[in-house]
Amino acid sequence: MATTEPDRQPATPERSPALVAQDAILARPATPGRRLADAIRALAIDGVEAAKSGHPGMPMGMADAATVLFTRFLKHDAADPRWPDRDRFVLSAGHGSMLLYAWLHLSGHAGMGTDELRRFRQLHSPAAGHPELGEHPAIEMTTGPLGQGIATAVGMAMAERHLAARFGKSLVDHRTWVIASDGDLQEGISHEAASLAAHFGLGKLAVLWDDNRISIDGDTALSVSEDTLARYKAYGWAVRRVDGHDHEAVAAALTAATKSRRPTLIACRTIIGFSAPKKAGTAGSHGAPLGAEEAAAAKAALGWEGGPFEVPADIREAWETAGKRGGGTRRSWLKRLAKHPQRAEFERATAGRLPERWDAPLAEWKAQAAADRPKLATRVSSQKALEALVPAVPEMIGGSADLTGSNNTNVRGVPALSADSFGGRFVHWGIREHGMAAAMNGMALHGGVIPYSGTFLVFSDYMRPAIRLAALMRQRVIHVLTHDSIGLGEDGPTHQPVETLAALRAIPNLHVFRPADAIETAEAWELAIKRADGPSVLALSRQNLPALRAEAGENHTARGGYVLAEASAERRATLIATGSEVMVAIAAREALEEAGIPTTVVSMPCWELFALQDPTYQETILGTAPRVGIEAAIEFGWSRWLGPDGIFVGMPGFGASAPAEELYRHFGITAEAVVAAVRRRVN
Ligand SMILES: Cc1ncc(C[n+]2csc(CCOP(=O)(O)OP(=O)(O)O)c2C)c(N)n1
Ligand SMILES: [Mg+2]
Repeated sequence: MATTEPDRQPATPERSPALVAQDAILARPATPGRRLADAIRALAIDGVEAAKSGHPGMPMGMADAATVLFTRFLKHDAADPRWPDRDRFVLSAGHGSMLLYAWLHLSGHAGMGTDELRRFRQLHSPAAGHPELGEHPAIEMTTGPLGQGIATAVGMAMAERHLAARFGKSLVDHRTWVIASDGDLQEGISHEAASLAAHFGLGKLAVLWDDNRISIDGDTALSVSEDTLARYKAYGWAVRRVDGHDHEAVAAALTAATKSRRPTLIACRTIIGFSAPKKAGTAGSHGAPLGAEEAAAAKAALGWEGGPFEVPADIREAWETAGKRGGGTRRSWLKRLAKHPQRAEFERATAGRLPERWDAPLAEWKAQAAADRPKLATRVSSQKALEALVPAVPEMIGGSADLTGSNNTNVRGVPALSADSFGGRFVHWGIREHGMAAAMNGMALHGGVIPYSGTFLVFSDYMRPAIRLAALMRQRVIHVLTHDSIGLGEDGPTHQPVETLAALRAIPNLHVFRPADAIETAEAWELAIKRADGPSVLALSRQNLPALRAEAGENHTARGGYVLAEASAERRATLIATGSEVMVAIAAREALEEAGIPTTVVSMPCWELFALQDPTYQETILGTAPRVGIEAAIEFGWSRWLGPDGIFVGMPGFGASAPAEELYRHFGITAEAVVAAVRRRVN
């Protein structure tokens, strides 16, 4: 395949290699494809100029390759951007958002008119600074944190393969395309994701890498010296290099990608800020308006006429025709769906609706637990809940980052998903927490799958950026996070989370459950599965915990916090605890009651849900007596429930290596310590 190396052409002291290469490209007669790409460039320039901020360089550099993808390869229909069998397109380099908005505008998608482009980056504009899920139906995900897009796309491609195995190719047969930048490929998460993609043989995934050799600080050679294509090849990807401004070369590479059984990385050598006479090829075009003069000169260099946001009629028409390319394919698909024996199930799963009576087996388990009162670690209680849920909810796909036996996330008889057998429902993610969490987001975004997975709570820090995005994108993703405190014992402070719960509770729209026994764990699972508008985490114990609840009729966890044990007379103290420390509160209450201090125990498995209750409920639960918070974690955040006079019994800092019971004594998280604290306050 012909590849040009623009930067190897002669340059002079005044003209950089990139500018010389740019001159050569611009000297060629503009092909129809180039003119379509120029429309993206012109709109990107105009959008950024109007906003007086933004990133023109990437859209200008990648306009050619993107045009080839959008007009000749991407299976889509602007008339229905949510059509389930559409190809997924992820702009991993989210800073180049104007590329996406310009395409949506040009290809005739509703909701991205000239007015919206004029309001790029303004409040309530769908053309936000970075692409935001929900702002426009064709935006597949929120991007901006580099690396997340490509890793999320891996999960989308996995979901596609899984659903193809479940429903057949006549309903599910689409590709996942990604545009990624240098930054995307530098981020560690993309290394994990690339390794996963090859391992799972995701042949329908293709990444167009904007190989412009420029990032914010300047030349990427400042910080990178590996052979990226060799690295991807070693993962097991098909790799290609093309001149990203040569439409036919890009088309040939994309054709090859559609035939590959491996994921494909196409290095598109481009000139950032292409057409800008001074700033092209420099970091100066990355993230600031070109300025009126340079913007005008760039358009002149392209031979682009017309005012801001104006697009010549013939170009508009050609783009709109491209936007309808997939119309026929979509209509045939709809016909196939109408006749398909699994139609109802496909529609239910892709709409995110749960099967009828999905919670019946779980209710049975809860009733059994209420009767038997088993003493179980909550991670084991979680496994019991999964044994009820996984057979009843076929869209659940589990997994673990190499801690399957510790997280208890698999269910006997559920096969693993593999490159050869994508119908499996359990993913061995390997030790790739960040890649796992992002891919799970992609599965949820794809639809038709409810991903849940596991690792140790302390390692949620390795997944945090993806969890944050799940919360921002309101995706149903569930993380089982076991070994949730010093209760894990001898593995010591590296493995004992102390600040982790507070850090997770700080993420808006994330529900953090820390259940106290088997029934609360089942309740948490029920709520996490039901929750269609955001992620949940379950913080679970390694150590056995006694059964505290004797009835399972009402889901008390749904209120976030509730009275587990009421005081025998008017309350003189309220003990508020979560998870494994609720039993400490119960033991303390017994002693206090014996000592004549009527004491209430509040179990608070989910702060976020409690915060959503009406103030009267909250006041009734929290009461007016002195409050003591008990949690084997740091105090940060507890003042929210304890008020200014509250007492906290928990961790002063990091833990230590020792048997769990000894650690609880050592750090003073005991019933005796709670009793003493109450007595100091109450007597
Ligand atoms: C995780 C993360 N770190 C840092 C940034 C800030 N940032 C935005 S773009 C960018 C790098 C730009 O280089 P490149 O990815 O090559 O994009 P190009 O300039 O070529 O468009 C950085 C560091 C970010 N968006 N995400
Ligand atoms: Mg770059």
